[in-house]
Amino acid sequence: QVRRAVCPGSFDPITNGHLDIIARASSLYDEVYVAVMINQAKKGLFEIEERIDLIRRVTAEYGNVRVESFHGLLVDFCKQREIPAIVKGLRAVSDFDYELQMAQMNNGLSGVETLFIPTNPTYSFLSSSLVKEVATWGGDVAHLVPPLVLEALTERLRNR
Ligand code: COD
Repeated sequence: QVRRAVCPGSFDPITNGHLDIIARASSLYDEVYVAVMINQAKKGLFEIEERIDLIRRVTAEYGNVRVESFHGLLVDFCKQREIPAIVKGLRAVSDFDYELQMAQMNNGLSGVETLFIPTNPTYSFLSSSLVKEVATWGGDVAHLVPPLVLEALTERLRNR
């Protein structure tokens, strides 16, 4: 029996915080799916294909990580691929309310379990939206995202 898990998110763009959770999940499971969930109401800075490309490149060193996008419910992504577990990072109590709601909703919908990994404290304040905001105004985010992502971010913001 292959043990599978999914790390879902928007990944607009992937940060060192995401990457830390994906790496830790990859050491716990045989196969880890990274699911870029498509939210049409939220126009991102990066297109879905760009996010996938960045995630693939920065996770290439982990042989058991697969990256896909999905339009729909996370539980359906899980059902279609026989994934019994969702792995999420928990940054602070502020994440907890919403994450608990989603975990309980997803479990009620399909029986899928959610496992939380405590965020590396180095990244507990880190989110894609703060990275974008700081970078937009010229702040240094080099320690918060992989070098490839920093390059893409700088390029994208310069052309705005
Ligand atoms: N450290 C550790 N982990 C982190 C960090 C960090 N600094 N930052 C983010 N993470 C982890 C968290 O676990 C977070 O949940 C995940 O990475 C993704 O983060 P984001 O910001 O890219 O993504 P979100 O929060 O926008 O993702 C929300 C989902 C897309 C997972 C959610 O909306 C969803 O499942 N949508 C699909 C539709 C659906 O099924 N809806 C019903 C839900 S009950």
